[in-house]
Amino acid sequence: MASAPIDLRSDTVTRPTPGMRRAMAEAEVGDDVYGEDPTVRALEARVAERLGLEAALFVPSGTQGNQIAIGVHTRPGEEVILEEASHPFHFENGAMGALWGVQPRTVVGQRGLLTPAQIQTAFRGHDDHLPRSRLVILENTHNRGGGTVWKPEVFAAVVATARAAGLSVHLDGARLFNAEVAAGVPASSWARLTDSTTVCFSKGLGAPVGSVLSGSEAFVAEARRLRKRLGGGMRQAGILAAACLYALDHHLSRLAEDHENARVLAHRLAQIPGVRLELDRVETNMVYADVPVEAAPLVSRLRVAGLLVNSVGPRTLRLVCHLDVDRAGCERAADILRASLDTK
Ligand code: TLP
Repeated sequence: MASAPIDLRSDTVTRPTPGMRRAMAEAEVGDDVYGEDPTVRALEARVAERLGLEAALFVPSGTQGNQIAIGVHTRPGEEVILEEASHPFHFENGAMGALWGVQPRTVVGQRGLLTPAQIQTAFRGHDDHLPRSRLVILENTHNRGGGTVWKPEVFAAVVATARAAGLSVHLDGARLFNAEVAAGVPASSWARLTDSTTVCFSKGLGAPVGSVLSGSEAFVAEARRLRKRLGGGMRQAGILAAACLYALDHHLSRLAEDHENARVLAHRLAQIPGVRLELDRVETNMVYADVPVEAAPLVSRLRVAGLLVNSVGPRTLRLVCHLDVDRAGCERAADILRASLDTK
């Protein structure tokens, strides 16, 4: 029998472990639209506390968490300042325009990270001709930036600049716990400075579904209304929240392994003739590598050879390490890529 392919397309492909499935099966549940699911409530309380924010709301996905936040913070015609490769701009299907009638003002960051001066420059000021700047969105870790981690002091300076201009700040923290583990500081170091933060459990933490959007009590009350509007009110969602609680207890600290595996993988890839990557860019669980051939047909050849990866540019691949692929799997992935390039 052929062995299962090594799937490094994303950390979203992780499947619930037997222990997580047991926790899900045993979860105490109720109707969460009535606010009666004790497991969802426990998760929301725990995440809010961890992030240093007042309250939280369980939502089906990171995309919905980000979009609800935009919906709460803005009014139609207003402008959102965010990095041009950020998920809410690049990967959310035009949602902020489609759902809330706001327009993005993009800024090009350094590996996805912005400076206070860039926020200041993007801010429109007060002129009746211009859209009103309302919200800044930051991303930590920054996915397309390479899984980059914000230095807490730079993040604080950017937030301070936004606040001085009267702007709200939302953090897309889909992988904020990767940042926590990589930087060795609590997730609250970033999140408590924001007006709202989304964290995801269905990425490296290994839950099948689920994100949590946190903010003030007033923010979360409004977010709950918009979640319902978007069809995100779930009923016995404690089954899912139990997986997220399990992930906090059992999968968070092991993210360090994924980061180490990504470094090992990157070192191996860097030794393949024609493959180019900057090793110091591998800060968490992602490896972006330039290849000497067209990426799309290479991805197809790799699939046949037993390695799944995504192409993210004409000659760029993204490989993401996670709990379903161990060190040996990552090493084998590099060997498969080397062999596929040899036979091009
Ligand atoms: N990212 C996915 C794809 O959508 C690109 C991936 O494979 O990396 N914020 C960030 C920073 C993300 O990376 C993602 C997912 C999301 C939000 C959206 O989360 P979901 O998929 O739960 O809507």
